[in-house]
Amino acid sequence: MALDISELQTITHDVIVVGAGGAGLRAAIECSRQGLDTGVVCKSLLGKAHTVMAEGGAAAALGNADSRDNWKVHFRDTMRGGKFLNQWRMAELHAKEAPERIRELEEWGAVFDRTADGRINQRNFGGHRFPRLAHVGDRTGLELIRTLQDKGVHSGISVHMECTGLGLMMDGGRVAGMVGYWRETGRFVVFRAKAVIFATGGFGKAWKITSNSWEYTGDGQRMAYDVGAELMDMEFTQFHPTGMVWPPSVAGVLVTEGVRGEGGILRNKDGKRFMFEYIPEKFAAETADTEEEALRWLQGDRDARRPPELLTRDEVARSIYNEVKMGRGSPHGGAFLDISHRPADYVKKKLPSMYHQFKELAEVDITKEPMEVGPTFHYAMGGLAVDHDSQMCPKVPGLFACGEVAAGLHGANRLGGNSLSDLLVFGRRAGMGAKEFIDANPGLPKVDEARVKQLIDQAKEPLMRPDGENPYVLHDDLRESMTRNVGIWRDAEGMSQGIADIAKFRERLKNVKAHGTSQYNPGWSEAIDLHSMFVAAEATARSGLMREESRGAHSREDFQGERKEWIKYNIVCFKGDDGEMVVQKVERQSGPAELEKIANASIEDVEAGRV
Ligand code: MEZ
Repeated sequence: MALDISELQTITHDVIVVGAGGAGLRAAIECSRQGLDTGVVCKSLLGKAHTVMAEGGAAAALGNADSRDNWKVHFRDTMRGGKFLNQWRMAELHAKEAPERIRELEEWGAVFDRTADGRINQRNFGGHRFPRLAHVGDRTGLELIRTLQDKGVHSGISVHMECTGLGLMMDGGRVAGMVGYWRETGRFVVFRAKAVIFATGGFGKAWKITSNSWEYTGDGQRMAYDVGAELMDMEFTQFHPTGMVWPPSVAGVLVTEGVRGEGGILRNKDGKRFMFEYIPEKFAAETADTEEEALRWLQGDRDARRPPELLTRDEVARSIYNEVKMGRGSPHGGAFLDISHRPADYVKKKLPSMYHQFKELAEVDITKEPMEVGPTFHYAMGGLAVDHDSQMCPKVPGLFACGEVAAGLHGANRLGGNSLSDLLVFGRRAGMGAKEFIDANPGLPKVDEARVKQLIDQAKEPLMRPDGENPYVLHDDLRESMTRNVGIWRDAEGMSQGIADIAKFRERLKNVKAHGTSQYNPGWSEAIDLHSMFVAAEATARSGLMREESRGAHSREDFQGERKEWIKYNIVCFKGDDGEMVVQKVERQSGPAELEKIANASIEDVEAGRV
């Protein structure tokens, strides 16, 4: 029977925010504050978001734990951590605005841990010069979500839960809304809006071992790409060094960097503290090379050099990987992370979730025994290219992106804790950007009926087929291929194989069957999500293949080390006229002189305010 569009449920808002993690909630609060009728669409239940996996804290130069900290030092750390591929303006805005966003969160009810004199406490994290992470034990992301959710529901936003986006509608070159389906009933819905904000997160589910949960399939990246948006920096995928490795059912679950921030030590199977062996030349001046010095630092001597466990995540993940490869790994293919030298009460107070997580899931008491940990796909530095101030996707007027789905702030590697401050700073900015856009374009765009039909027909295909392949098998094959071919270390042969695999998977997707009806049908949802995972995975492999160097989180066996010529480029992917993915190098603009000076200055000059 032909689809009658007039019979479809239609929901209209000034703006819809897709995704209800920290970025989506902060954007929605801002939209509502600006007087916009705001709808939040979330794939899962409100409050269930990858934001909670940023456990150890939110980075902001409050200067509470060390008064030498300021936005310039934070900016410099972020640029260096990102290996100078970050967008200058985004790194500047982030470092300048993060402290205000944290204080605002506190005003809204977030209960941060305190210093002895009652200020927001801050802890150490990899790549941050000073203790900078405002935290709530090891549940910071959860507290952030709780606070924003509370603020959001009292700001009059409408929440549409358990709804997955299928695709965007356009009207004369501007975005007109999104078509989706309710996961519970399988019914379709058209969201009409004057602006759309994507805060849909990352795509870790295309890899086997990941801290991401089932929602993170790259939906925003794919929907925006389909209507002409550019994906940028997709080769940079962050493997957090410490995920659980045992038991297999919980492999990949995050073990917060806060453990190392509180003094956790990494050892190999021979009990050797191996990170001292892996200090890269450029970090040598800042990193302790003896246990004694690392200990002095832990005891509060801020002029001692930092323990090498707090090198940036790319460095630590590669080091663990190498120990395993050399046969020095833990029994289940990782390393040992030990915090048992700290007093048990302290560990339970600062790391309560880790204590319970290991007790309940692995029967390990972390106050007495080491944890077994290994790298886990945690975060995508790449995503939608956006305007740096407003967060609008330049190629798709009216579409905004913030949080993990957006690219630019983190460059080649994100510093831990910068994600939470990112989503607060740029969630707010996306809300302001949407308001500005709507003020300039106040009419409600038209519904493109042909597009709605096309999206719904495509979504129904796996249900309508008489028979076909199981979507879960296809997903497993994708994860297998990405893990093998586009993992921590990559080379041309592997990435080419990954691209070839995806082409075959796309053919197989044409024959996938979801059994049963559209109601409560996870197999059907899986079949739909595969489209998005393929786009994200292909963009990662293609961008990785083009970037012939190793930089940050992109490590190539066949092109080791950074290459000077590559610092000049970001890589973007977009959909060509023939429907195939186009990959291009885009020359970077040099940063404003003042910012370049800060990023390149010595730490002494930045701390002393000489730049
Ligand atoms: O920003 C993050 O990813 C984070 C804070 C994670 C963690 O280890 O706690």
